[in-house]
Amino acid sequence: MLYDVLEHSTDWDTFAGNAAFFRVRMNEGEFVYAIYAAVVHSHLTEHVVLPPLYEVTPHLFTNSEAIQAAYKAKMTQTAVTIKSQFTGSKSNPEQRVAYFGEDIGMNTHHVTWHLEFPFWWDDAHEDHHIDRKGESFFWVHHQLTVRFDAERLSKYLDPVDELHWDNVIYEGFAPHTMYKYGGYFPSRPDNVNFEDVDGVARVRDMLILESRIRDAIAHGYFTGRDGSVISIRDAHGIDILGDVIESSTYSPNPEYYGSLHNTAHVMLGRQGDPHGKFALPPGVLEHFETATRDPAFFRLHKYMDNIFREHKDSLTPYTKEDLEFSGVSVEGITFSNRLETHFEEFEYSLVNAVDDTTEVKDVPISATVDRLTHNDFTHKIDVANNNDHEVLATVRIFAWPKYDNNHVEFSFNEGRWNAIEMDKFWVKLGGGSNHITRSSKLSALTVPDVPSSQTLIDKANEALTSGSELHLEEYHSSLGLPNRFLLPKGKTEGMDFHVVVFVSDGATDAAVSGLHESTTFNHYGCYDGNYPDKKPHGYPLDRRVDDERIITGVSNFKAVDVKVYHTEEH
Ligand SMILES: [Cu+2]
Repeated sequence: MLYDVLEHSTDWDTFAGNAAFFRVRMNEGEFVYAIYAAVVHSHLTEHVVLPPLYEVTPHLFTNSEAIQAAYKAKMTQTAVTIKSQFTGSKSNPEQRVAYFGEDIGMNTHHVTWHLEFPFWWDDAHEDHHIDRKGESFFWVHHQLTVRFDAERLSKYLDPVDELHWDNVIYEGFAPHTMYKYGGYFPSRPDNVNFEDVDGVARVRDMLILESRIRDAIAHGYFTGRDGSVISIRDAHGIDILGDVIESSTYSPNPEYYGSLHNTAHVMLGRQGDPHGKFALPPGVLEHFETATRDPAFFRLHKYMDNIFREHKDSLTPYTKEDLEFSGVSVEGITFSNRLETHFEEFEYSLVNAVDDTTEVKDVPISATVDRLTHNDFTHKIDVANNNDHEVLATVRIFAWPKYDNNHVEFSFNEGRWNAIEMDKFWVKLGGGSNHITRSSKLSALTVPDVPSSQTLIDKANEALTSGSELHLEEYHSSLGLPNRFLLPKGKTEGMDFHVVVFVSDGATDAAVSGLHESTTFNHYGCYDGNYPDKKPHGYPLDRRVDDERIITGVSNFKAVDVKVYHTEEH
C-alpha cells in the first residue's frame, strides 16, 4: 500500500510529504521496505541516495551479542565500538565461510537486487515492464552459488550439496541474531527431517511442483493458464523459467507451477517451529537481509541452480559460427600486479539499533566487522583487429577455480558452469593491435560503498550552508557486489584460477543503439528500459560445451591461469 502511495505521488512535495507522514505511523520494517523500493523505482527519486541498510536496520546485519552491547551502551550512556564476530564456533566447519554469508555489503547487494526486481511487480499497475527479470533472478543467484563454492575451496571445504526435500537437512543453524521487536531468530539443529509447514506447504507439494517444472524443461515448454504452449527451448527460455521458479507475477501459470523458490524459503525458514506451536518469529531465510547467514540458503539455491542447469543443458551448444568474430583475435591477457585478498576492519554505526527519546542523549555506538577485500588491479588485454575498419567489441571476462576440492582439474564444461563473472564492457577496436587496460574498479559488476548516514548528513548540510551542489552520482544505484568483493578469496600459497576473455561483435550484441566505449551500465540493473547486451547472462559459457575445442579454438577467445593470494596481515 505504501509503495503504491509513493510510486503514484506525482511531485516531490507529495512524495516527501507522504514519506514523512507514514514514517511515524507505520511498522518500521514495512516502512523501510516501501521507501527503499519506491526510491529505487520512482522517477522523482532518481538522484536520491539513501543510507546503507546495515545502518538503518542493523539488527538484520549483525549478531545479537553486538546488539545487546549497543543497548547497554545506550542505557549507561557510554560510547562504545563493538567488535562483532561471525556466528558460530570453530567446531562448525561452516563457520570458516561465515565471512561470506554474513558480509554486510553482500547482504545489501542481495536486498538491493530484490528491491530492483520485485517478485510482486505488476506491469499493468506499475506502468512498465522489467526487462529480463526472470533471467536476472537466475543469474544473480547463480553467481552467489558458484562464488560461495569458490570461497569454500579457499577454506578447504567441499562444494555445497543441493537440498533434498526427502532427505534430512544436514546443517543446523543458530543465527545469534535478533529482531528489533519479536525476539530471536529461531534455530534449527543438525540433521532434521523436513516437516510440512502449517499454512505454507506440505513437503510432497514441493516435490510435485519440482516435478512439474522439470517436466516442462524436458518437454521444452510450459503450459499457460489457458492451455497455451510457451516454448522455452531458446535463448529467452531462461527468462520464463526464472519467472516460474521464483515465482513472480510474470510467471505464466503460478496456479500450476507454484512458487518453488519463495515457498522453499518459507518452508526452510519455519523448520524450527513448523506447526507454530512456539509462536516463533520467521526464520533468517525469510528476509533478504539475513537469508545468506544460514548455510541452508546455499543448499536451497544449489538445488534451484541445478534445475536451471537442466534447462541450459537442453539447449544446443554454440557453434564455431555463433562464436566467431571475424578478423578479431585476443593475443594476450596479463594483470598489472599480484592478485591479493585480505580482511579489513570496517566500522559502521549502530545508533539505529537502539531506540531514542528526546530526554536521553545519543551516544556514539558503532560496530567493527572484518570484510573481505582485495588490492586493485588492471586487466591488460591485447586484441588484434585485422579488419580494415574500426569495430565495436563486447569484452567479457570470467574466472573459475582451476581445481576441485580433491585437486582434480575441472573439465572445461564443469569449470565454465562455475565461472564467476568479472566484468563486461564495450570497446572500439581500431585496425591493428589494441592494448586494452581495464581497472578492476570499473567492473560493471560492482558498486562503491554507500557513504554512512553521518557522512550523507554532513555533506548535505555542507552543501546547504555553502550553496554548492551535492555530488553523489556514483551512489545513485547501489545494485551490485561491493567493489572490494570482486575477487574471490585466495590462499596463502596462491589459489589457481582459470581466467577467460571473450571478445564478441558489439554491434550484433547490442540491444540498444549508441553504445560506445564509455557506456557504463549497472550490470544487474537497467530495470527501466532494455538491458543493453542482447546475449544471455553468462554468454558464451551459459550453454554446455561438449567439445571445448569449439570455443577455445576461436581466435576471439583466450584463457590464462592466474593465482590469487590471501594475506592475513596487511
Ligand atoms: Cu535472493
